[in-house]
Amino acid sequence: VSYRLYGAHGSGASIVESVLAELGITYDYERLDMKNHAQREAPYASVNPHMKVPTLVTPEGETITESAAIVITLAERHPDGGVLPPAKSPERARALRWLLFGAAELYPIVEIIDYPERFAPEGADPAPVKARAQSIWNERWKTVEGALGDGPYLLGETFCATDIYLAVLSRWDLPTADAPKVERLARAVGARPALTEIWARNFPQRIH
Ligand SMILES: N[C@@H](CCC(=O)N[C@@H](CS)C(=O)NCC(=O)O)C(=O)O
Repeated sequence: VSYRLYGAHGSGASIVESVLAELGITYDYERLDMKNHAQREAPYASVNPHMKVPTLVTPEGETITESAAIVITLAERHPDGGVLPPAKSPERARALRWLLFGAAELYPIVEIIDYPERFAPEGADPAPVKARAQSIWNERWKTVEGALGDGPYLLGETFCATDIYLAVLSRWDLPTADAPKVERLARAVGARPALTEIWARNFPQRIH
């Protein structure tokens, strides 16, 4: 039995695809047609009651949702795979800090940009909500930009899964005009041998 990933083109599932590829793990991929809102219908709604992708089901049958939880779980299950620095190291703390910044401070803003009507008062024009979310998105990328050093990765020469996480999020909107270090990070991630195919397939508009 393999891992089973539920995802959709260009979505947060490409984070999980990328981590699995870096670990050299094969998996089954269930693609959902998000354009037709398949994530909000049976049978997927019974896999993830929050009705979002990604979801990863382990070979033992444990269902994991929340992209950061999936990344950390994979790193812990495959500790020699080099996707997170060693437990208790300062690098691990830094990797987790920015992984969670991505998951908690950046990723949720995407829902507001993509579905502003979910957040606008009923009957109100969602456009100002969307515009506000877009400017918060850009502000928060500036915080990431300020955290990146000489690169190419968050931890300098050492790659980790947080690089994948931030790189994928950076492909969704275009904060790169005033975030050259984020752009450099995304290019370095997309050029990794294990990831070029995943990158080209999920982000064809941003092939470098
Ligand atoms: N907190 C979740 C967020 C997942 C998420 O928002 N996924 C998007 C795709 S990138 C989604 O499924 N959106 C569909 C919807 O909101 O209906 C995670 O980190 O996995």
